[in-house]
Amino acid sequence: MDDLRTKYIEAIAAATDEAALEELRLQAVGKKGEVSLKMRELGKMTPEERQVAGPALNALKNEINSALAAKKAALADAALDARLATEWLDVTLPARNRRVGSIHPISQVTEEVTAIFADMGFAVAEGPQIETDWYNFDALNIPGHHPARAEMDTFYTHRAEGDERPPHVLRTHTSPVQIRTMEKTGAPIRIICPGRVYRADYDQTHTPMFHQVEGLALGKDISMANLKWVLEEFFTAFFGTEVKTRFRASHFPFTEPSAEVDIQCSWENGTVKVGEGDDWLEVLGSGMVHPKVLEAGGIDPQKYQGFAFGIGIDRLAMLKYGIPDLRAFFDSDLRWLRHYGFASLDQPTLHGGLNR
Ligand code: 2NM
Repeated sequence: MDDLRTKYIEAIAAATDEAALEELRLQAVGKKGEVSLKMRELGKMTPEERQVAGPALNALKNEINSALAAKKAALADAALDARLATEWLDVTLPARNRRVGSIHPISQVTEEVTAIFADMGFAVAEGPQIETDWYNFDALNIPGHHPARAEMDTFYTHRAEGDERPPHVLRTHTSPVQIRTMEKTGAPIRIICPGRVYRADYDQTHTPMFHQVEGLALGKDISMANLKWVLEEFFTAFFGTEVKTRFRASHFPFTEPSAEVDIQCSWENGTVKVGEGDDWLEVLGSGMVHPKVLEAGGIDPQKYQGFAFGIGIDRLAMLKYGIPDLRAFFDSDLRWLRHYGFASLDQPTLHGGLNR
């Protein structure tokens, strides 16, 4: 028994992990372990021998079990100490700087415009950027021979060889969204359609992709007078100062009558200021929606009428925030984005005053 004790107590002391301990437990006090086998021999002993060997074996079994438990706890402590030695954090250290993105001026201005028109009861409508030539041209009373339809202005997609259907186009304005809304909801309508549009044009003041917001208000008795009020209300809210507008007769295929709208501005050593002075800046096209366009949208021009207008978002952003070069908008230059971008939590709201 002393040999057994020495053997197991030393082995337990030398064990380096829990698996080794379990192995030793099975060898010593498991069902077929050495101590257990010895206990089975008690039956063959004389009562006198049993009185001595029984308690001694029991004591040995308890001693081994205690040694196993103590060693197991010691191993767990050592493992925890090892983890604590490597896995520590200095929670008093300042956090690492993280690069923060910024809101692109186009996104900012789109949100501002949306907030102002929402306040006047206009909902936002969106639609596909790849359109059929029907939605982009025919429905808007732009005939096949119209210059806007010429190859040089419009991006056409390719049809498969032998497919004679007219090709899709990248929308050249957001008006198709307004036709789709007319079809879907019928009149009355009060929507704006902000979004990307595409024209094959690239120079100082034109990029092949740019942004527009078009408005549409249809009802029983909506007139040019309502249009003028809505636009003056818009420009005044957008620029944060009273802005006068000037309507000049113009021509668009989709409106009759049509008007180009100028806003009041001043020029001082090369910079424009909106809402003061006695110069004018052309910013927008508009008019009363042409009866043929209403018909294309499934609306009876005998019952309903209304105005539509289109503004360039990119130009609005340049004017309001003094951004000189249009082409830099789409260069993804981080220095430019950080300089002209907006803080992401600085959301434009009417009650917050829109502008910084
Ligand atoms: C402009 C100028 C004038 C316009 C017309 C329509 C529609 F689809 F309702 F007929 N939407 N937008 C329109 C009218 C757009 O942009 C310079």
